[in-house]
Amino acid sequence: MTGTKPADVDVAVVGAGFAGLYLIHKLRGLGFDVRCYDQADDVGGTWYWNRYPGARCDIPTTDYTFSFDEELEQAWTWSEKYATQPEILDYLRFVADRFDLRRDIEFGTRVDQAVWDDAARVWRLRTSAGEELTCRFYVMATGCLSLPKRPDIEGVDRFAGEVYFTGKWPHEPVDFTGKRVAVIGTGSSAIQAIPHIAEQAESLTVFQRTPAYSIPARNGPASSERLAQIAKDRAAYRDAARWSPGGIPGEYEENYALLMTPEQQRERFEKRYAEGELFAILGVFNDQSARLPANDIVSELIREKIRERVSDPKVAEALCPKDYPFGTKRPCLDTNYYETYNLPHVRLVDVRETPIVTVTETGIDTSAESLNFDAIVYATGFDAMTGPLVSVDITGRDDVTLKQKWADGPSTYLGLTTTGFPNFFTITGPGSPSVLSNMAVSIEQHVEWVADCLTWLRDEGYRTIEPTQSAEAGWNQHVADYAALTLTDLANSWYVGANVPGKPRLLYPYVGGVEAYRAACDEVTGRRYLGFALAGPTGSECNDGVVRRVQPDVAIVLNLFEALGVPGVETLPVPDARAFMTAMAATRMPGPEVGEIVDGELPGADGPLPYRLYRPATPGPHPVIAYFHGGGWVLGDLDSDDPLCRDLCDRIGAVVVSVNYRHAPEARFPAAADDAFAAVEWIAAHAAELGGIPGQLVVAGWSAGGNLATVAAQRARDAGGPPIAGQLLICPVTDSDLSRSSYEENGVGYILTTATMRWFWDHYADPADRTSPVCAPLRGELGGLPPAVIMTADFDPLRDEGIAYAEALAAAGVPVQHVRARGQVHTSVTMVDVVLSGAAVRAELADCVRGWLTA
Ligand code: NA7
Repeated sequence: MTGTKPADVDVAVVGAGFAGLYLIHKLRGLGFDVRCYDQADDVGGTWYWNRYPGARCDIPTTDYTFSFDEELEQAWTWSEKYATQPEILDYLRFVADRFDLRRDIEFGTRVDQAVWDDAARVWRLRTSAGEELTCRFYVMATGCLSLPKRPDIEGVDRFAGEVYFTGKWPHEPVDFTGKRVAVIGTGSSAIQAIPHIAEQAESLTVFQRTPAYSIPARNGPASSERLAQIAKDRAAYRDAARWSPGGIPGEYEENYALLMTPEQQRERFEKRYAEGELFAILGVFNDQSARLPANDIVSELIREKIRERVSDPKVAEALCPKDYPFGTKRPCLDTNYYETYNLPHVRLVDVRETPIVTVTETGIDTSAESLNFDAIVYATGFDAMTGPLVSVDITGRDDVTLKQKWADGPSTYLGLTTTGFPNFFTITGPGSPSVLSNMAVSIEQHVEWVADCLTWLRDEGYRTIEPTQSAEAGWNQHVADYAALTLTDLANSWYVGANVPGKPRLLYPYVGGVEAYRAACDEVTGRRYLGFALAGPTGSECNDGVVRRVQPDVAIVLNLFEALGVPGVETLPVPDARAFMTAMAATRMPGPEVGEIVDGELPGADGPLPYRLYRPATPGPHPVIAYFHGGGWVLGDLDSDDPLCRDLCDRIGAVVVSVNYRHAPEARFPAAADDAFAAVEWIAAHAAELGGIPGQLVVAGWSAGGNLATVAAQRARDAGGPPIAGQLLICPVTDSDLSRSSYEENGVGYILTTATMRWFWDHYADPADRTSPVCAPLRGELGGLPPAVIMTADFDPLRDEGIAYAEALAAAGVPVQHVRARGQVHTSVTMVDVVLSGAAVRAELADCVRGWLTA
């Protein structure tokens, strides 16, 4: 780029911490000239500022380290499992010296303003030193926790004694000997500082608003096991970190608390607790981050440990977090934190009981007392993730500032870029794993992604890169979809911006993990920068699109199916396919409890048929749903759709009668359809005996069962009864035409395949019968049918015939609600406790059905 550049430098970087240092080194090596700015007087970023007593890393330092250079790794040895702030700062200084990075850094200098000049296609920067400079690319490497939050406490400026902020600790030694010290806050910083301050202070009073979940760090020498792994094959170890959920290689096995006995739960917990590592305790059970009952188990076990560590039961209780799930606020690792409260000169003030009224000239007044101090330490946290970005005046195209654009919350593509701000990158920005991961790994990935991108642009002759609106909206949606699977909204944490008054509430980091995130980034680059508009003097290019459209939990299931090599059922003989389905059903979670489940028999068209009745726990009588399971008329039984039937019973408050009709190939068309109609007639006639409300009968089914349900409704209309209040059709088969685009788009890779559908049809009906409305209800007369709710899934071969049926019913004057399940597959809503995102869809379906029944 040098020689052709229209700007003073190719790249300007803000921040000389881990990210800025590696950016300088990496980009320099690729022939870009770089200028870096930092307000601090030296390198270090977060480790320059956070020099409070006890400050240390809480990711094992063997992993919280640069991995891009093997020689660098060999040249540095960490002294402990969790290195202290001075040691980490020394390391970053060592890195800066080793690669001669300081010559490109302006210390003590802040970038006050950055404005995109669209005509010149450069960023124009103004610094606190009065310097003006242009750059082609502008990178904010400012860290996620670098803007301390001003404490929202009355009177903070009045105190005449010593005042300290953990996030801006003085460089000179601070001595608390003989002093009465107050610490406000009990987050990670306070938890690290408190035991050290208590060692010196004459008295220490800790003001706690929300207790943290903390476990012993068990600091000491670095894990010998980990060191041995690194020594054995460093490259493999680092690669495993890059492709792990959190950025540290480790044990990520399947362990569902809700499937374990209490003894197994405790054993597993103790093992993980003993490791003294964040990812270990965050991953005791697979279901703890998504399911409250599983989380409750871990939370209670941690509270038990806290109670063991604190002598005074009242103080212990106050230190036990009880109103938010474990992991929804940043958990802490400590050394003697809880034990510090056993010291006679240390006191805890619970500001929820006795709020701070004001800071005074001499101390702090609470609602209960006036306390005098010599020093106040604010450990009150940061305006995280977005604060450091929007606090700089960054103006993109059309005079829009980043602060304005993000007024309702950050909007990014991959947490790296944002529309309206060409050639602008954020390292570990909102919408990337960042603070939920090992930062060192995430920083390296972002730096390398940016470096690759700049190199590619140079090679392709492009001058600008900017994400498209749709790519960015798609990414934001994906980030939000992932967040919705977690319990993070149940805590007022900085993860969701709740610690800063007025900050938009959403989960700022990407919770999908380092591995999934890296795969998405790689896919974007592999598809010629999917979702980016690229332009240069000789042309432009835009491969618009959304990189992740499948719901995150569905994607996990699909990956699992692929990893397990689950065979297509059409490759198996029918008995084996059935046995396989039964085996799969046996391993899943059961679905919600209902009032009662009774098995029985009802008369079908040609002999008795088994049914299973689900009764709500609420007093009856209830409306009745005649339900038909899926399985392509070949597979499925009363067990196959059991969790879904429980869920419908529970949500709708209806008796669900699931009927096991005759199956093909033993009983081909129209046996199943005849059985379904016979069952509907019988259920209608016996509604009262079944505990139902006569006349409030809904037909329902999933997949082939949806086909049978609507065929039964068509027959009932033609036969003059029984009356049907509505049809709940979940991904129904409505036609025998397998040439619709959804068969093309979704025919492979989304569980139900085109090949399987063909196999089902071949078993069920002769080609000559397939145009009959009893086979293909879309081809029938649709006027006069009961209201319908039709759910279609985006990634289902049957999607388009479901949509066509909804449209045809509407055209025939039938009231129809079409529920489009975004990012879902054919099986999603039946996987009740597996695909959690299906719950919102089932809730929508249930609302609609309840609407008919109460109308
Ligand atoms: P945190 O984790 O945000 O902790 C800040 C603490 O300060 C937290 O306990 C807050 O209580 C408390 N706080 C904030 N404002 C007040 C007022 N007005 N009154 C009483 N208490 C208050 O910041 P840290 O620096 O400890 O840690 C930041 C991250 O750095 C950490 O997560 C690691 O990733 C490294 P609240 O919970 O808001 O009730």
